[in-house]
Amino acid sequence: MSPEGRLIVVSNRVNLPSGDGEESVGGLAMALAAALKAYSGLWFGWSGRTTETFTGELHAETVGGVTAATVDLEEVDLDEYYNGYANKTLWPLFHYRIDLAAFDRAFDKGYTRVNRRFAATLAPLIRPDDVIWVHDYHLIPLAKELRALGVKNRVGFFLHIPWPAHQVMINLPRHRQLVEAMFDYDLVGFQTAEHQQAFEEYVLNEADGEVVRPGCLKGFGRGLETGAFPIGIDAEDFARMTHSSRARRMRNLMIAATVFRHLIVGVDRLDYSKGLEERFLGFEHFLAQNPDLRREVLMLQIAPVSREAVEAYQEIRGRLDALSGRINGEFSDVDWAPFRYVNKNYRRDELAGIYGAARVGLVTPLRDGMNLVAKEFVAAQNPEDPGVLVLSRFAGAARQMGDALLVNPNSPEEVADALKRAIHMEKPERIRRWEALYDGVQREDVTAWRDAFVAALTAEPETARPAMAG
Ligand code: GDG
Repeated sequence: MSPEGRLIVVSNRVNLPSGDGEESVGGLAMALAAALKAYSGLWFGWSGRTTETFTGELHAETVGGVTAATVDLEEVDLDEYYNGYANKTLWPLFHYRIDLAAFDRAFDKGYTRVNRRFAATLAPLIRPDDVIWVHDYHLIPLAKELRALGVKNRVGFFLHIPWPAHQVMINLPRHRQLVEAMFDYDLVGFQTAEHQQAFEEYVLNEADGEVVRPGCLKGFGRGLETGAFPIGIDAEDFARMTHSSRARRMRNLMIAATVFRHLIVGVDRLDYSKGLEERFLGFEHFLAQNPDLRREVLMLQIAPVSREAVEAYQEIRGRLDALSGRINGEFSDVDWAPFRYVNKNYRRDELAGIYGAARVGLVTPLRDGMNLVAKEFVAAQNPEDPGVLVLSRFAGAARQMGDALLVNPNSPEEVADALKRAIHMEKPERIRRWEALYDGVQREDVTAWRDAFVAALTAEPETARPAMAG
């Protein structure tokens, strides 16, 4: 990047860090806030508010050297672009839930309209030396719209969620149009090599494509650089938070609440991709199969509600309420209940304290681009007596976190067996596994992710770009 150039980050939502531990829930916001800390850059996106008629008027705010510039959208944009194409079409499809994906041309039109509006509002702010980094499935066609307005800067795209297998992707009406728009970027990054390969496979099959060399693809008669850039957490900041007084208070509270019992903890946005129903069934199976361990555990699931305007999210909430009631109804005693299911949102420092008190981190999404909770759990452990991470093999994080107990989240037996193994695991093995995991979480943190992506995006186009492991 030239010394005059700025990094412009574009994402649907913009969440400047408040610095007081009360940041919003969601992996992308967490990661970008951490990544932007080192750049006096610009963060552009939707304000989270609606207006009667779109004006493109910018709201600007600067916190800690980062300027946020946001625009309001119309109610219909929210319905068709955000709740519609992004969260009812692309999110379920990319997470292999074709059964939940809604295909509606009005959504498609709303998605194009909002991307065009974002491009028209952003373009006048761009200076010649700026580098633009666009995030996630809400904004796939943004580069195409920027190019149409004459923007020549380097523009990169990072997909936070999985890229699905070719046979899944082709269920999307007009999928070629969406993928062709990705060729207006200079670099497209994925969480893992597996997602990158799935993208390549699509291009080879549907766009007369060719892998020119690793990370360099031809398709639709054009060229594109791709790479795998596994996202990480701000490990240093998380470790610092773990030692804060609030975290310590929460940790002590949890230890007191679980006297003589092992705490099993799950923390997820309430989303069907996170495998919560299957996890609850796995815990139920564990209780049924291990009467001797029943009184030795307490499972705590924190699941703040998200995307409440989408029916599939309302439905899963109802099913989880019923399931958690059934488990406690079946296994509780007058003085004891095995399960706590909480829809409340906690501060990050409080979460750090809760993770730190847990013997097991149960992270079992059915599909996940990466999963930051797995990394946060590891970062919050006491090195002398660490807990065990049980992790779905279908989370992108499983590629880097082979020292966790990897499970198939669809199998209640596998989840139950892993819980039993984690509860019985001796300290030397827990320490050995944790050390290997923590080393990776520290090394492949959010700064390494940002630096690798920005370096690849700003490298001379002809030079081979190094791909990170993933
Ligand atoms: C997307 C991709 C990818 C959760 N509950 C509370 C809370 N959280 C925080 C967690 C974590 C974040 O939200 C969730 O991150 P994930 O990575 O687990 O999941 P998504 O939101 O689906 O994120 C994912 C990520 O983008 C980054 O690329 O890893 O695969 O789906 O940081 O701690 N935070 C607070 N209170 C809560 O109750 N404060």
